[in-house]
Amino acid sequence: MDGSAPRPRELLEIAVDVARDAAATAHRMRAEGVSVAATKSTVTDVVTAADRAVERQVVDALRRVRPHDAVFGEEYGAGGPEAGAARVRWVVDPIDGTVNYLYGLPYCAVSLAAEVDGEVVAGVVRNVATGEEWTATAGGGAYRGGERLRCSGETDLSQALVGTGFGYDPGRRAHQARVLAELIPHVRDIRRQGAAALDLCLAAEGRLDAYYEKGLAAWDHAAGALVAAEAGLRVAGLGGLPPGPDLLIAAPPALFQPLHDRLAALGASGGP
Ligand code: LIP
Repeated sequence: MDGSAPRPRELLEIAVDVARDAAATAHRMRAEGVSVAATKSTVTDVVTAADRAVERQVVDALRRVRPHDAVFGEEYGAGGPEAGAARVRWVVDPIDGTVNYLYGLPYCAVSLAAEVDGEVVAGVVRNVATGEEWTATAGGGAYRGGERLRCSGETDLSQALVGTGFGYDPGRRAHQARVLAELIPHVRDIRRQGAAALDLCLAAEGRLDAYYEKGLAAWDHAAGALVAAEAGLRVAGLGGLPPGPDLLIAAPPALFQPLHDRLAALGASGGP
Protein backbone atom coordinates (compact mmCIF):
# COMPACT_ATOMS: atom_id res chain seq x y z
CA MET A 1 0.00 0.00 0.00
CA ASP A 2 1.39 3.36 -0.96
CA GLY A 3 1.97 5.20 2.34
CA SER A 4 1.81 8.76 1.10
CA ALA A 5 -1.56 10.49 0.72
CA PRO A 6 -1.33 14.03 -0.68
CA ARG A 7 -3.46 16.88 0.61
CA PRO A 8 -6.87 17.34 -1.08
CA ARG A 9 -5.81 20.77 -2.30
CA GLU A 10 -2.82 19.27 -4.11
CA LEU A 11 -5.04 16.66 -5.77
CA LEU A 12 -7.56 19.34 -6.77
CA GLU A 13 -4.87 21.40 -8.49
CA ILE A 14 -3.90 18.36 -10.55
CA ALA A 15 -7.54 17.59 -11.33
CA VAL A 16 -8.26 21.13 -12.52
CA ASP A 17 -5.23 21.22 -14.81
CA VAL A 18 -6.08 17.83 -16.31
CA ALA A 19 -9.80 18.60 -16.68
CA ARG A 20 -9.13 21.93 -18.42
CA ASP A 21 -6.92 20.29 -21.02
CA ALA A 22 -9.43 17.47 -21.44
CA ALA A 23 -12.35 19.86 -21.90
CA ALA A 24 -10.34 21.77 -24.52
CA THR A 25 -9.85 18.53 -26.45
CA ALA A 26 -13.53 17.68 -26.23
CA HIS A 27 -14.47 21.18 -27.38
CA ARG A 28 -12.06 21.01 -30.34
CA MET A 29 -13.25 17.56 -31.39
CA ARG A 30 -16.87 18.74 -31.19
CA ALA A 31 -16.07 21.62 -33.52
CA GLU A 32 -14.42 19.22 -35.95
CA GLY A 33 -17.53 17.05 -36.01
CA VAL A 34 -18.72 14.17 -33.85
CA SER A 35 -20.27 10.84 -34.68
CA VAL A 36 -21.12 7.68 -32.82
CA ALA A 37 -18.11 5.38 -32.51
CA ALA A 38 -19.99 2.56 -30.78
CA THR A 39 -22.94 1.75 -28.56
CA LYS A 40 -22.77 0.16 -25.11
CA SER A 41 -25.71 -1.07 -23.01
CA THR A 42 -28.34 -0.20 -25.64
CA VAL A 43 -28.47 1.38 -29.09
CA THR A 44 -29.02 4.79 -27.46
CA ASP A 45 -26.11 4.41 -25.02
CA VAL A 46 -23.50 5.85 -27.34
CA VAL A 47 -19.79 6.52 -27.14
CA THR A 48 -17.95 8.90 -29.44
CA ALA A 49 -14.32 9.01 -30.45
CA ALA A 50 -14.06 12.07 -28.21
CA ASP A 51 -15.18 10.12 -25.12
CA ARG A 52 -12.40 7.63 -25.75
CA ALA A 53 -9.75 10.20 -26.72
CA VAL A 54 -10.51 12.42 -23.72
CA GLU A 55 -10.34 9.54 -21.25
CA ARG A 56 -7.01 8.40 -22.73
CA GLN A 57 -5.72 11.97 -22.42
CA VAL A 58 -6.84 12.20 -18.78
CA VAL A 59 -5.28 8.86 -17.87
CA ASP A 60 -2.00 9.68 -19.63
CA ALA A 61 -1.83 13.08 -17.90
CA LEU A 62 -2.48 11.55 -14.49
CA ARG A 63 0.14 8.87 -15.09
CA ARG A 64 2.73 11.53 -15.79
CA VAL A 65 2.19 13.35 -12.49
CA ARG A 66 1.07 10.50 -10.23
CA PRO A 67 2.23 7.22 -11.78
CA HIS A 68 1.37 5.08 -8.75
CA ASP A 69 -2.29 6.05 -8.50
CA ALA A 70 -5.24 3.94 -9.61
CA VAL A 71 -7.71 5.21 -12.20
CA PHE A 72 -11.33 4.27 -12.88
CA GLY A 73 -13.02 5.60 -15.99
CA GLU A 74 -16.26 5.14 -17.90
CA GLU A 75 -14.69 4.03 -21.16
CA TYR A 76 -11.64 2.01 -20.11
CA GLY A 77 -12.53 0.91 -16.60
CA ALA A 78 -9.92 0.35 -13.92
CA GLY A 79 -6.24 0.93 -14.53
CA GLY A 80 -3.01 1.21 -12.56
CA PRO A 81 -2.06 -0.75 -9.47
CA GLU A 82 -4.23 -3.69 -8.50
CA ALA A 83 -7.21 -2.84 -6.37
CA GLY A 84 -6.22 -1.71 -2.89
CA ALA A 85 -2.55 -1.17 -3.70
CA ALA A 86 -2.91 2.59 -4.20
CA ARG A 87 -4.33 5.03 -1.65
CA VAL A 88 -5.32 7.47 -4.39
CA ARG A 89 -7.81 6.55 -7.11
CA TRP A 90 -8.98 8.93 -9.82
CA VAL A 91 -12.57 8.57 -11.08
CA VAL A 92 -13.22 10.07 -14.50
CA ASP A 93 -16.18 10.58 -16.80
CA PRO A 94 -14.53 11.99 -19.90
CA ILE A 95 -17.75 13.46 -21.26
CA ASP A 96 -20.78 13.31 -18.98
CA GLY A 97 -23.81 14.11 -21.09
CA THR A 98 -22.56 12.25 -24.15
CA VAL A 99 -25.88 12.46 -26.01
CA ASN A 100 -25.92 16.23 -25.46
CA TYR A 101 -22.35 16.35 -26.76
CA LEU A 102 -23.34 14.29 -29.82
CA TYR A 103 -26.23 16.66 -30.58
CA GLY A 104 -24.25 19.83 -29.90
CA LEU A 105 -26.27 20.79 -26.80
CA PRO A 106 -24.18 22.91 -24.39
CA TYR A 107 -24.72 20.68 -21.35
CA CYS A 108 -21.88 18.18 -21.08
CA ALA A 109 -18.86 18.07 -18.84
CA VAL A 110 -15.54 16.53 -17.96
CA SER A 111 -15.88 15.12 -14.45
CA LEU A 112 -12.76 14.16 -12.47
CA ALA A 113 -12.57 13.19 -8.80
CA ALA A 114 -9.77 11.97 -6.54
CA GLU A 115 -10.40 9.41 -3.80
CA VAL A 116 -8.04 8.77 -0.89
CA ASP A 117 -8.65 5.43 0.81
CA GLY A 118 -12.02 5.16 -0.95
CA GLU A 119 -13.37 8.60 0.02
CA VAL A 120 -13.72 11.38 -2.56
CA VAL A 121 -11.61 14.31 -1.30
CA ALA A 122 -11.32 16.51 -4.40
CA GLY A 123 -13.37 17.00 -7.54
CA VAL A 124 -13.79 19.20 -10.59
CA VAL A 125 -16.63 19.41 -13.12
CA ARG A 126 -16.04 21.53 -16.23
CA ASN A 127 -18.74 22.29 -18.80
CA VAL A 128 -17.13 21.56 -22.18
CA ALA A 129 -19.28 24.08 -24.03
CA THR A 130 -19.40 27.03 -21.63
CA GLY A 131 -16.19 26.67 -19.63
CA GLU A 132 -18.10 26.88 -16.34
CA GLU A 133 -16.05 25.04 -13.73
CA TRP A 134 -17.06 23.76 -10.31
CA THR A 135 -14.56 22.53 -7.74
CA ALA A 136 -14.61 21.15 -4.23
CA THR A 137 -12.38 19.60 -1.60
CA ALA A 138 -13.63 17.60 1.37
CA GLY A 139 -14.18 20.10 4.16
CA GLY A 140 -12.91 22.91 1.98
CA GLY A 141 -16.14 24.08 0.37
CA ALA A 142 -17.49 24.17 -3.17
CA TYR A 143 -16.72 26.92 -5.66
CA ARG A 144 -17.49 28.16 -9.14
CA GLY A 145 -15.21 30.83 -10.53
CA GLY A 146 -13.89 31.67 -7.09
CA GLU A 147 -17.39 32.11 -5.62
CA ARG A 148 -18.25 29.88 -2.68
CA LEU A 149 -21.46 27.99 -3.31
CA ARG A 150 -24.48 27.50 -1.08
CA CYS A 151 -27.41 25.29 -2.01
CA SER A 152 -31.05 26.27 -2.11
CA GLY A 153 -32.79 27.27 1.09
CA GLU A 154 -36.13 25.92 -0.15
CA THR A 155 -38.09 24.09 2.56
CA ASP A 156 -41.30 23.24 0.68
CA LEU A 157 -41.13 20.29 -1.72
CA SER A 158 -44.11 21.63 -3.66
CA GLN A 159 -42.00 24.71 -4.49
CA ALA A 160 -38.87 22.75 -5.46
CA LEU A 161 -37.35 22.62 -8.96
CA VAL A 162 -36.08 19.06 -9.16
CA GLY A 163 -33.56 17.64 -11.63
CA THR A 164 -33.53 14.03 -12.71
CA GLY A 165 -32.54 11.74 -15.55
CA PHE A 166 -33.26 8.45 -17.21
CA GLY A 167 -31.31 5.33 -18.05
CA TYR A 168 -30.79 3.88 -21.48
CA ASP A 169 -32.75 0.66 -21.04
CA PRO A 170 -36.36 1.00 -22.30
CA GLY A 171 -37.76 -1.00 -19.38
CA ARG A 172 -35.93 1.16 -16.86
CA ARG A 173 -37.02 4.33 -18.65
CA ALA A 174 -40.65 3.23 -18.47
CA HIS A 175 -40.35 2.65 -14.73
CA GLN A 176 -38.59 5.99 -14.23
CA ALA A 177 -41.30 7.75 -16.23
CA ARG A 178 -44.00 6.20 -14.05
CA VAL A 179 -42.20 7.42 -10.92
CA LEU A 180 -41.84 10.88 -12.46
CA ALA A 181 -45.52 11.03 -13.41
CA GLU A 182 -46.44 10.44 -9.75
CA LEU A 183 -43.85 12.85 -8.40
CA ILE A 184 -44.40 15.86 -10.67
CA PRO A 185 -47.71 17.03 -9.10
CA HIS A 186 -45.88 17.35 -5.77
CA VAL A 187 -42.97 19.59 -6.88
CA ARG A 188 -42.67 22.98 -8.63
CA ASP A 189 -41.32 21.37 -11.78
CA ILE A 190 -38.83 18.90 -13.20
CA ARG A 191 -35.72 19.48 -15.31
CA ARG A 192 -34.11 16.65 -17.28
CA GLN A 193 -30.92 18.10 -18.72
CA GLY A 194 -28.84 15.03 -19.44
CA ALA A 195 -25.66 15.24 -17.36
CA ALA A 196 -25.66 14.16 -13.73
CA ALA A 197 -22.37 15.88 -12.93
CA LEU A 198 -23.74 19.24 -14.08
CA ASP A 199 -27.13 18.66 -12.43
CA LEU A 200 -25.35 18.13 -9.11
CA CYS A 201 -23.34 21.32 -9.63
CA LEU A 202 -26.47 23.33 -10.46
CA ALA A 203 -28.04 22.00 -7.27
CA ALA A 204 -24.90 23.09 -5.40
CA GLU A 205 -25.59 26.70 -6.34
CA GLY A 206 -29.38 26.62 -6.07
CA ARG A 207 -30.08 26.64 -9.81
CA LEU A 208 -31.87 23.40 -9.03
CA ASP A 209 -33.38 22.89 -5.58
CA ALA A 210 -32.75 19.13 -5.63
CA TYR A 211 -31.78 16.24 -7.87
CA TYR A 212 -32.32 12.49 -7.93
CA GLU A 213 -31.57 9.68 -10.34
CA LYS A 214 -31.46 5.90 -10.45
CA GLY A 215 -28.75 4.07 -12.35
CA LEU A 216 -25.78 6.41 -12.03
CA ALA A 217 -22.24 5.06 -12.10
CA ALA A 218 -19.47 6.34 -9.84
CA TRP A 219 -17.96 8.34 -12.69
CA ASP A 220 -21.26 10.20 -13.20
CA HIS A 221 -21.44 11.53 -9.66
CA ALA A 222 -18.05 11.25 -7.90
CA ALA A 223 -17.01 14.87 -8.45
CA GLY A 224 -20.48 16.46 -8.64
CA ALA A 225 -21.64 14.82 -5.43
CA LEU A 226 -18.67 16.32 -3.55
CA VAL A 227 -19.47 19.76 -5.00
CA ALA A 228 -23.11 19.31 -3.92
CA ALA A 229 -22.23 18.08 -0.42
CA GLU A 230 -19.72 20.87 0.14
CA ALA A 231 -22.43 23.37 -0.83
CA GLY A 232 -24.72 22.06 1.91
CA LEU A 233 -26.79 19.44 0.14
CA ARG A 234 -27.33 16.03 1.69
CA VAL A 235 -26.30 13.42 -0.88
CA ALA A 236 -27.38 9.84 -0.16
CA GLY A 237 -29.32 6.83 -1.32
CA LEU A 238 -32.45 5.37 0.21
CA GLY A 239 -32.62 4.43 3.89
CA GLY A 240 -29.32 5.99 4.82
CA LEU A 241 -27.38 4.08 2.18
CA PRO A 242 -24.62 5.89 0.31
CA PRO A 243 -25.53 7.20 -3.15
CA GLY A 244 -25.21 4.51 -5.80
CA PRO A 245 -26.78 2.83 -8.80
CA ASP A 246 -30.02 2.11 -6.93
CA LEU A 247 -30.65 5.79 -6.26
CA LEU A 248 -28.89 9.08 -5.66
CA ILE A 249 -30.77 11.92 -3.94
CA ALA A 250 -29.20 15.35 -3.49
CA ALA A 251 -31.32 17.84 -1.58
CA PRO A 252 -31.05 20.61 1.02
CA PRO A 253 -31.56 19.32 4.58
CA ALA A 254 -35.17 20.55 4.73
CA LEU A 255 -36.14 18.84 1.49
CA PHE A 256 -34.17 15.63 1.71
CA GLN A 257 -36.55 13.58 3.83
CA PRO A 258 -39.77 14.65 2.06
CA LEU A 259 -38.23 13.90 -1.32
CA HIS A 260 -36.66 10.68 -0.05
CA ASP A 261 -39.93 9.44 1.43
CA ARG A 262 -41.94 10.22 -1.68
CA LEU A 263 -39.38 8.54 -3.94
CA ALA A 264 -39.28 5.52 -1.64
CA ALA A 265 -43.08 5.26 -1.70
CA LEU A 266 -43.00 5.45 -5.52
CA GLY A 267 -40.41 2.67 -5.80
CA ALA A 268 -37.87 4.97 -7.42
CA SER A 269 -34.99 2.60 -6.63
CA GLY A 270 -36.89 -0.38 -8.01
CA GLY A 271 -37.72 -1.54 -11.48
CA PRO A 272 -35.28 -2.91 -14.08
C1 LIP B 1 -25.60 10.53 -18.46
C2 LIP B 1 -25.91 10.91 -17.03
C3 LIP B 1 -27.34 11.45 -16.92
C4 LIP B 1 -28.30 10.41 -17.39
C5 LIP B 1 -28.04 10.12 -18.85
C6 LIP B 1 -26.60 9.59 -19.04
P1 LIP B 1 -23.46 9.72 -19.85
O1 LIP B 1 -24.30 9.95 -18.48
O2 LIP B 1 -25.01 11.88 -16.60
O3 LIP B 1 -27.64 11.85 -15.62
O4 LIP B 1 -29.63 10.85 -17.20
O5 LIP B 1 -28.96 9.18 -19.34
O6 LIP B 1 -26.50 8.34 -18.40
O7 LIP B 1 -23.99 8.42 -20.38
O8 LIP B 1 -23.72 10.85 -20.75
O9 LIP B 1 -22.02 9.64 -19.40
